Amino acid sequence: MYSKILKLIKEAETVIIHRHERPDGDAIGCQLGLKEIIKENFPTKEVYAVGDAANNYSFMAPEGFDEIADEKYENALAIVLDCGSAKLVSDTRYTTAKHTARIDHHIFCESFCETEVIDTSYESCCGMIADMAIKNGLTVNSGAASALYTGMVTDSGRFRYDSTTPRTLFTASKLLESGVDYSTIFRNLYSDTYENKKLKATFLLKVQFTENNVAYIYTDRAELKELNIDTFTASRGMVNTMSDIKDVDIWVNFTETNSGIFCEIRSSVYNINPVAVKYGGGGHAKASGCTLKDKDEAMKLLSDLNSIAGGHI
Ligand SMILES: [Mn+2]
Repeated sequence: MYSKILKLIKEAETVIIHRHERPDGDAIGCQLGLKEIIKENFPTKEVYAVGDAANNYSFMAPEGFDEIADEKYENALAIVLDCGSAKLVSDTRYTTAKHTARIDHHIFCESFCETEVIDTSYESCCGMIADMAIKNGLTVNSGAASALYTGMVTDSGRFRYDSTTPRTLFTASKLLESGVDYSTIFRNLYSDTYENKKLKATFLLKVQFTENNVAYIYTDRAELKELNIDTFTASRGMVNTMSDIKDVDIWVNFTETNSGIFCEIRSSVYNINPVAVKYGGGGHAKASGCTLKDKDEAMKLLSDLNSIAGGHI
C-alpha cells in the first residue's frame, strides 16, 4: 500500500511535510514522526515540517515548525498528512513541489495529490505512518515513536473510540518498544488549567436537550465576547464538555462567529457525517463539523440530528 510513497521518498533529495491547519495531536504527531523517521533512515536527505503554530500541542513541537524559502519546493517531494481537503492544508506551497503525495485516514472527499494512500480503517494518520515504518523495516527512534504514539492516543480518544482495532494496539505496542515516556505525554495532554476547567463548567451549564436527547450548546456573539475566548476554544475546545452524558448519543456545539456559525458534531453511536456533509462540512463518522450561515440553518441541522437520535433516519 505504501510502496509508491516509499519509492518517492527514497528518490527525493528534499521532502517537505505538510498537514492540516490548526493542527491536532495526530496532525503534528504524524508530521514530526515521519520527519524523524526519514532523518533517521535516510540521513542525507533534507526534511522539513511546515505549517501554522501548534498552540495547545506546542509541547509536541517545542522548536516550532520549519520556515523555508519557496525555492526549496522546486525539486522537492511534498507529503500532505492527515488532511482530507485541499483547502485545509496548512501552507499552500505544497502545490509547487516537483511531486506531491498524501497519506490520510479521513473519509475521502477529494483527490489533490499525485500519489495518495487513503485508508479510513486507521484510527489515526500516526497509526498509518507507524504501520508503514514497521512493515517496511524502517527504524523508529524514541522521538518518532513518542510523536506517533501521541497522535494515536489523541485521535483514538485514548484507545477508546471504535476506530481502535487490534492493529491500533499492536502498532502502539511496537512504538512503546522504541521508548515512549507515556506518563509525561498523558500529563501534557490531559492536565488542564483551573481557568479552563472553570470555562468548561460554564459551557456545561449552557447545555440544552432536544426531544430525542441530542445535547447542544449555542453560543452567540455577545456571549463569546463576554467570555473573552477565541472561536476555536469555544467551538472545538468545548464540544466534548457534552461527551459521556448518560443517554446522550449525539451532541453538537454551535458558535456564532463573524464568518458564520461554527458547528461541531459528535456521537458515541451514530454516523453523523452525512449531516455535516449536507451542510457543506465533513470529517469522520462520529466527529464532524461544518460552518452554517445563520441560526435558522443551525436549528435545521439540530432537527436532523434529533431525527437520527430518534431512529427516524
Ligand atoms: Mn487524524
